[in-house]
Amino acid sequence: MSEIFANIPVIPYEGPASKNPLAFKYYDADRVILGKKMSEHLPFAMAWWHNLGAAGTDMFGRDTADKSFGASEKGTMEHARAKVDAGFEFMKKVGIKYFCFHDVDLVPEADDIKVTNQRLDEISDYILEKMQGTDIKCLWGTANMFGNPRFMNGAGSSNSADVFCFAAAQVKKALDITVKLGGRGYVFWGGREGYETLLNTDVKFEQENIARLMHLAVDYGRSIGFTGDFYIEPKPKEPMKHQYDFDAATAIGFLRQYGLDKDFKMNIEANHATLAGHTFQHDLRISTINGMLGSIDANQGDTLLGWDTDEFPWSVYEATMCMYEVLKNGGLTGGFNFDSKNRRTSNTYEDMFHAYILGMDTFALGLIKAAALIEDGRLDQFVADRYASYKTGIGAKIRSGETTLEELAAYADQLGAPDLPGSGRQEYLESVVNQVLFS
Ligand code: XUL
Ligand code: CO
Repeated sequence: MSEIFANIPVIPYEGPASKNPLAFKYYDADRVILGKKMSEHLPFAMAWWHNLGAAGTDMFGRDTADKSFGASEKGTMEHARAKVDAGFEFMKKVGIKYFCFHDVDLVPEADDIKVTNQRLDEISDYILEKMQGTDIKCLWGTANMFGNPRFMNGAGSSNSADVFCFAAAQVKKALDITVKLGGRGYVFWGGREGYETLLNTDVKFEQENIARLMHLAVDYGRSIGFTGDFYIEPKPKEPMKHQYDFDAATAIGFLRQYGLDKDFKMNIEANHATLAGHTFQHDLRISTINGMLGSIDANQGDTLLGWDTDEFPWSVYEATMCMYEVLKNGGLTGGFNFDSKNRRTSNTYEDMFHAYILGMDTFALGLIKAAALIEDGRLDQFVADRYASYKTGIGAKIRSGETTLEELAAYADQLGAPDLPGSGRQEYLESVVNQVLFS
């Protein structure tokens, strides 16, 4: 079979001094950081939908990129197979070991779900064939339960029981394909699980039904041998005005309320966290402290725009603070999925490679710098010292639960007025981060 990206070589690591646009400057797969290879710290994944599907169409204009990959007509099984060929050539050339997919990224959706499912069987056989002799696997799969008009009122949250059944059918098949392709996880991103107005919405009823669909998915997944994690991917808005999985804290509360917290973890997407008014690091921290960080959708938003721009991550600050959380978490059971797309004006095959080189180098730098911050130790030491008043005396009694409100009130009485609690030293700590980043 002829090469699709014929003028693009396997991307080498050339180091920070290189000016070769088709080389990594920081991502050196075999370099060991804190006792583990970079490639193990950073299980990167290609998002099928953006990399092989998104061709630049926006609200105001048509495709600018050619993603037919040599197929004579888009939206055909010939095109689906061409995408597989392109995807595998791409992953091998950038050195990525995982991919993520929605069911309808893999094949064109037919009117009859039975036909779509036959197509999924056929394409997953072809993907399996392509996987042979490589170490490329699925990171996670998911069902697109938001594109088809039948999901206009949601999937699990739909007012229509028939639509709920269609959602169930898609989840079942997407789980089958995920397991077949060796997937480490299965994602529920809210899609249209949310609402536009409370005037027509029974929120409690809808949330109970979403939980029901998730329980059914867990039961089925376990019955076919899926041992990985299920993930919720929080997002506060878009497409719905109110998305139920607003952020990590909301999603974790939901999972606990409905008894799903043993099977589910979070898939945190940077641009979704910032849409929720948080930093990326905030939603990661909320997940890690609850033992719920599973996987990451690596991208970034634009502070000037209020929507999900899905840009390739290039902020080394964000990537560093992300990797700081990931290292403290002892890594991920999932990976780093580039849920990112080229800008509409970056419309050549070469741009696809530049984008992944940028994303992978940004996270490699983030890893190097996060490890340096941890080894430097000043941040950790400062935080430990900041809470030192709880190590002994009354503070230790509060922590161990060996006190009463009366005892604390009596203690406060003899203090008169307490000292101020000590400077937070934010500017000093920010300068420590800069020093570690730029030295
Ligand atoms: C949408 C989004 C999705 C999920 C998978 O904002 O991030 O692509 O990652 O459904
Ligand atoms: Co995502």
